[in-house]
Amino acid sequence: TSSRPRILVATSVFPSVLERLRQHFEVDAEHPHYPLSPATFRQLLADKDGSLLSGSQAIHAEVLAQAPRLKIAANMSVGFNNFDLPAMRAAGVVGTNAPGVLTETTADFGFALLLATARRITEAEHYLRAGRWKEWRYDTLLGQDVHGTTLGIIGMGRIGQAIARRGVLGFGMKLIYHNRSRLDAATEAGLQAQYAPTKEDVLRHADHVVLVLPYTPAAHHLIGAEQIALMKPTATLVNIARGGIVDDVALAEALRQRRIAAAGLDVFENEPAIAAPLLELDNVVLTPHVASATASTRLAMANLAVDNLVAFFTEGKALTPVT
Ligand code: 8YV
Repeated sequence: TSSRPRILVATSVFPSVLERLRQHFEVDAEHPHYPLSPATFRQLLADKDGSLLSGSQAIHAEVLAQAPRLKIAANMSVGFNNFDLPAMRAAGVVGTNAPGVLTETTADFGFALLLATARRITEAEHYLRAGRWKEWRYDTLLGQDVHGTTLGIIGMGRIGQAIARRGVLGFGMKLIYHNRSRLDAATEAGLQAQYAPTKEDVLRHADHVVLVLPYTPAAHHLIGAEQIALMKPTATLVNIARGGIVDDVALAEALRQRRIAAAGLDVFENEPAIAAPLLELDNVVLTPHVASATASTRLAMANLAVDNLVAFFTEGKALTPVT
């Protein structure tokens, strides 16, 4: 029995990260059955002082009631919709996220997904692999232009702004955005950004819409059949934010009817399950929540989460708390 804090590592993580944790804490890690089921997670959390999380483990009142020693939950993600903030505050448990370190990497992927969606890159590869090139016609696999078109961004935080820079500075796009708060005048001028007071304005005017807002109950099904109906028939929609912001079933139906040209999705409502109608379509690019997945960025995210745990237990104050 040691007096060092006990930490549950709730997901698989890099050896160097475990090594850092073991310098400071008693570490419960390397479970053979990652990802842990919610029941196993709760059971393992029962005698822990802190936890390192991927960002998909729910921390709510029932979980907290079974974890009386818990003082901190550190997400290795910028999103923290797995936290029930009022319940955590009531239990005196600190939650932390991992902002900043994934911004450019995630923006790279968001833009890659936009390009793949508009230019039908995965569909083109499937066509080639299926031996269909011999059917080629002059109008085979025609996509939508990206350069010089209007980029619409809903959610203009760090990642949204990084995507905006790529579009405006690299691809000569015009920019229209909606956000809870407007950018400061200098940033807006630098991106020649047009602020849209409503998300509907973005949906109506943009050629390519990218969703980069945090998931909150208010953002649930923010984009459904009614909203998609406002978009141009040639438009594309990219979601790298969170599943649940888009009504995936309504989107699949709109894509099937070609009400919009195409969509690119890295996040899903019930991931890792995918709404079945999406899998039937060729005008959607589907990726398994990998927008931040580069070796250096995931390491930086994990290390920031460890920094939070260390700062909390040694100095009494987390670095990037969200509670
Ligand atoms: C992570 C994410 O890949 O940071 C976030 O909010 O969604 C992703 O960067 C995921 O949470 C795994 O940690």
